[in-house]
Amino acid sequence: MSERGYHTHQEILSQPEAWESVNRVMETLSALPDASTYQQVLFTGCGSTYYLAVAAAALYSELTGRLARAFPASELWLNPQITYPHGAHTLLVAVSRSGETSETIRACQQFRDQHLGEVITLVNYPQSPLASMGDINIHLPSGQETSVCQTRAFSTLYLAAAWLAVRWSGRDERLAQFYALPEVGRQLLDAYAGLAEKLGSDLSLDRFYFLGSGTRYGLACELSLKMKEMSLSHSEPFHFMEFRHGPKSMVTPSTLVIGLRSESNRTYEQAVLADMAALGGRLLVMDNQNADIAFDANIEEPLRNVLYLPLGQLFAFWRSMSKGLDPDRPNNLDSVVKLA
Ligand code: F1P
Repeated sequence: MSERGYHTHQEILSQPEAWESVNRVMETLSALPDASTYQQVLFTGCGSTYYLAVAAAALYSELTGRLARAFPASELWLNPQITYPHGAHTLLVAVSRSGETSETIRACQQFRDQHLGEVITLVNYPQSPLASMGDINIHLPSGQETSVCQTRAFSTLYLAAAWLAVRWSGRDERLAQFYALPEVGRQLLDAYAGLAEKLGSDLSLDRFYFLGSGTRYGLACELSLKMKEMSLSHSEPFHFMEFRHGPKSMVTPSTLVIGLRSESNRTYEQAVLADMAALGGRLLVMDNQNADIAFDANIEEPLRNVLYLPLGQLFAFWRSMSKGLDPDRPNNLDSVVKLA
């Protein structure tokens, strides 16, 4: 039996290499459906991969200028009157680490049975049922992982979704920037792993709020879920400006507010963080410059979002370890939810 947390730690640290593999898979991808010919584009998943869908839909809209929505797969399956109003002709992107999640499989099966459009799947396990259900199936084995909480799997699937968004934007010249991500990821992990461990070891903190807006909100949701799953801590995500509208009442000196701060709205987002510090909250700011965790990446803002993930994951990992838990085997969780 491996030592406590071994797999999660290795999976977090190996993400830059996994991203290199994703780039090699995605660069070979041939023709895609023309997303502009559909009445709507939907992204879907469950749990972590639902939050990935939220982030991917926002990125698709920002890069293409066209609407996309994200739903949990259970909503596609059980509330199609909302997700496919009047049988809207839909391009569906279904994301799953395992390719075994019942809700995602049932949603895709129902979608195909009703001939609502085409399906693209993004899956880490090529032999899984979902991995062959799409009109296009994108397999990302470098994201496979032993531990239950998604880390490397999530970032490989997200990077692949970002490739798709750029391809659908028609701006293929921007794809080259993805090749810079692995090295920047390595540098970040080298530079800030100690900070993540130090913060994770500070058990005087008892609640966590992850703030992210625009294409970063889905990632704030995912990092908040990691903190819950790995360390059994109270954690919630919010859009930056929303945090003032009530939730800030929860801020205490034992609160850490983690800002996935953007360059484009830095002034407004920093003002929210400053307000929370004035209330006694503690801050951890991630951004490209002038931050506790600074990427210093020469990559356009919407294309470098994956960089917010590794240190946020590592922080949750070290808090779990500091609490004597095993992040490889989180409380109450299985790696896949299969319904009877
Ligand atoms: C989805 C998922 C995970 C969650 C847990 C149970 O799995 O809900 O997001 O963290 O591991 O399964 P998948 O469809 O992405 O394999």
